[in-house]
Amino acid sequence: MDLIKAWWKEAVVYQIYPKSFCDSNGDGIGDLNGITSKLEYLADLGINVIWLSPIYKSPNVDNGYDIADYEAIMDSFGTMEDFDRMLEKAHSLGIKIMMDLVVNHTSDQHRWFQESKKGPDNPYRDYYIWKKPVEGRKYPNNWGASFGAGSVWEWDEPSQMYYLHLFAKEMPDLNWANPKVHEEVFGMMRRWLEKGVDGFRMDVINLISKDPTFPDGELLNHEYSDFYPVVTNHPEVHTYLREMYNKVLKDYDTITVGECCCTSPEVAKIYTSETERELNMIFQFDHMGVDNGPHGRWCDRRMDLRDLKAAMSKWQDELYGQGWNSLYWNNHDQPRCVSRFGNDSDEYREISAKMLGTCLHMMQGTPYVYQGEELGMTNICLDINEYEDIETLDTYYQYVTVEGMDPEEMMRYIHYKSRDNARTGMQWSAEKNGGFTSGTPWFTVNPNYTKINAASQVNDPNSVFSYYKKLIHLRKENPVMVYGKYELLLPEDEDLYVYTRTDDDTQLYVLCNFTDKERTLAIPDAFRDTEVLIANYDAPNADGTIRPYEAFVLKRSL
Ligand code: TEU
Ligand code: CA
Repeated sequence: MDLIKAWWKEAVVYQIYPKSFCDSNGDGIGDLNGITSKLEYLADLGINVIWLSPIYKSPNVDNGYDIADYEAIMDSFGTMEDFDRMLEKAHSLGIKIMMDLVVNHTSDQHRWFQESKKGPDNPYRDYYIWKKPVEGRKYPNNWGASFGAGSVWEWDEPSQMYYLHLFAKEMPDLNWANPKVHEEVFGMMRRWLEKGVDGFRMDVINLISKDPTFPDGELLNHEYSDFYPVVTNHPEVHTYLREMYNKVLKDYDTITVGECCCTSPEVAKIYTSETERELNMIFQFDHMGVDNGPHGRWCDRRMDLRDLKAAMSKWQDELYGQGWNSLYWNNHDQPRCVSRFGNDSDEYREISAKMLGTCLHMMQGTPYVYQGEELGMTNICLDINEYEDIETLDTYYQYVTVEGMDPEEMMRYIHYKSRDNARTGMQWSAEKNGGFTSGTPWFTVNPNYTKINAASQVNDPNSVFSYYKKLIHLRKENPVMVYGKYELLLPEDEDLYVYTRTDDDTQLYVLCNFTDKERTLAIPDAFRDTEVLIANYDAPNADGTIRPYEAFVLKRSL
């Protein structure tokens, strides 16, 4: 099958979480000038696009995902002039900038909400979702808010009504049933595109349309349900996204990715169809759920590799020629992949980080690298009072304080899964605070910066950084990595992830050992003595012995 070629299919995206990336002025908080100072580093790595987590004005209840002004820069991150300089320099280095578009909700400090709150007659009232109390019920429905404790409905005393917030109460949901909201959002997007930004990562975009009957969900505990299955992918989302495409995006050459939890490949095909354009790709979550447990993601169980292979392969197979995948192990909401799916011990950290990179980058889709992943950065272990993330703190409160879970049990889950694992300061060097800041960092820098840092890796040909650089480079020279068809081999093997990629003239054989065990598996005859595209040990053993966390890719012409 001949797939349609596109630059965003061939690109590699690097995600920056600005608060934790690089502090230029010693106030302990990462900022835009810090990013600008590291663009050469990113150009050297070879990435094509930066996904910039929110940099807009925000009271920081959720580190910028609560936006008070979509068209102003957060004070602690710098000024609009700083932004323009960053954008210009990025472009001059051939790097595009993809902005975070958070339009399911705003901050309660946003001017629209400040107006909306003034009462039912205010012209902005219907920018948000307000409901009168329902006779005989505590809340208008039973949805529990995403961050830990309580209902999604917040009481407003003056107007005797509730407003909806799927996330924190300081993050009221916008009302997409109101066409004025569309015009506001589209105008704002257009102004950013006119400034020269190159696309949008759309936060929880499949939640923006709510079923107007606000149906109850299935109860998780005696009071609240999980709203996700009820709210995600309401059919109107597609109408809204097509409208967004036709009124804004089609006039620009953009990259777009929608964050779409609880979405099947069936629905993803609609979002990412090449004929009726909505989005270029989505972030699906199936592989992020392979190590869930009875408390959802709050669990410290290691995944079963067969589940991971099944989750990844389902998407590889079903979107082939029908839509487009994004590929990620990490982002600002997930623990560090080397600690989660690899092995962060001194012995195996580097080799397993390279293995994970190989496994992901050889698949079909646009790969995303999250800051520090290219160095093999790891999880951290803190006391509960040292965490900053609202989700971690609220969930601890809910499970331990309200529901009585053993605190030690909850801390095990937090150490394994907290979003703060991804939010420690970027480890630039062996200097104080890993070179992230010369001041007092807003959040812990992982003390292992003395041995894991960029300065020691950029010029070391055997580093995780150099390996990622090679993976990114290989993509440019091997179209089969981008467009080839994927086929999973040995689906039931518990240790090895083996697959091929095939196009008209080339085939790749990808083998990854996800364990510290030695195994044997003969190299298929067709790949004997063929080119080794990349390998995390010297070269594959001729006798078929596979070493701990070994990964290699063989290439042959057809
Ligand atoms: O995340 C939405 C989302 O799916 C998360 O709440 C997720 O359930 C949780 O982090 C566990 O994985 C987006 C942003 O990526 C996140 O940082 C924001 O907090 C959230 O939306 C609200 O804007
Ligand atoms: Ca700063």
